[in-house]
Amino acid sequence: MQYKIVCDSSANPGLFSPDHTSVPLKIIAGKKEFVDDSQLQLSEMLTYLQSYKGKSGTACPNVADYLEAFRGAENVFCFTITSNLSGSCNAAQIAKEEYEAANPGCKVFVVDSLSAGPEIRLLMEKAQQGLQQGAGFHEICRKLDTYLANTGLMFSLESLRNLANNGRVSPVVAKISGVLGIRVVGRASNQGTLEPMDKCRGEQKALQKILQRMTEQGYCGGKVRIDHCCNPEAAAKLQAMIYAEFPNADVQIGPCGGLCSFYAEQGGLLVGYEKG
Ligand code: X90
Repeated sequence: MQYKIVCDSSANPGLFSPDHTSVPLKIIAGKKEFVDDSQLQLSEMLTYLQSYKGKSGTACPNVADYLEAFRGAENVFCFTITSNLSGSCNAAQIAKEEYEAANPGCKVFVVDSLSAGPEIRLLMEKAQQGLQQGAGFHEICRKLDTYLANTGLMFSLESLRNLANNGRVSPVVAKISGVLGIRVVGRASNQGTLEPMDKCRGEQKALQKILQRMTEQGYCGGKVRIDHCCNPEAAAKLQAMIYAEFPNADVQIGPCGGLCSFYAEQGGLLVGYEKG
């Protein structure tokens, strides 16, 4: 294969149909380790975590994992979770240097998504589209840079406990959640960090807020990818609300994988969208 689309498992690539290689992160709870690949039994992991009272965390892929994923490709588009919250992008960058040095003529483009989940899949779709249109490597890289500036990620979270326990949001931010029925709606900031924007009471309000904030950011009927953690009902409601306002939108729903489920927690929604 000449071209490869590689992502880390934070992209929730489970339902992404075009050819891709996903490099798994790991979820670690005491002695138990869950590898976030297609073999992961998600409900088993969530049940285990619910009853597990010790410390739990995650680990990003290492350089060798990325080298293995690149193997055999002449040109690679590699998409990672935000470098501000994970070492995944750094590992991919080092793997790129090594791969290009060991395979003269081969090229790897690492995209720091500054985001997670469904926004990464929008980028992967863009790369795939470029390949289908026969665009060259550098042209697709340019298109991806432009596209990244024109996509966004919103989230709605019922709990920020795992994010706070692992130092991915400040304890102050975590305090606003954790109250029963309150959801924190926010976005991925330009720096690739969690930016809480609204405290919403009840799911309906949270969904309205997501759509309102998306529209403020420039959403006007393009692609939306909604990933949910055990909450297909909310995802379907949001999809219907978007279609009601933008009948020609392209809205697809998918489940979170292991990594995003761990951090977004039960009920959480991640929404990737196009800004223009
Ligand atoms: O390297 C590792 O161990 C992975 C650490 C990942 C930490 C953050 C995961 C976030 C998952 C939560 C809501 C939306 C996040 C917005 C990103 C800027 C999803």
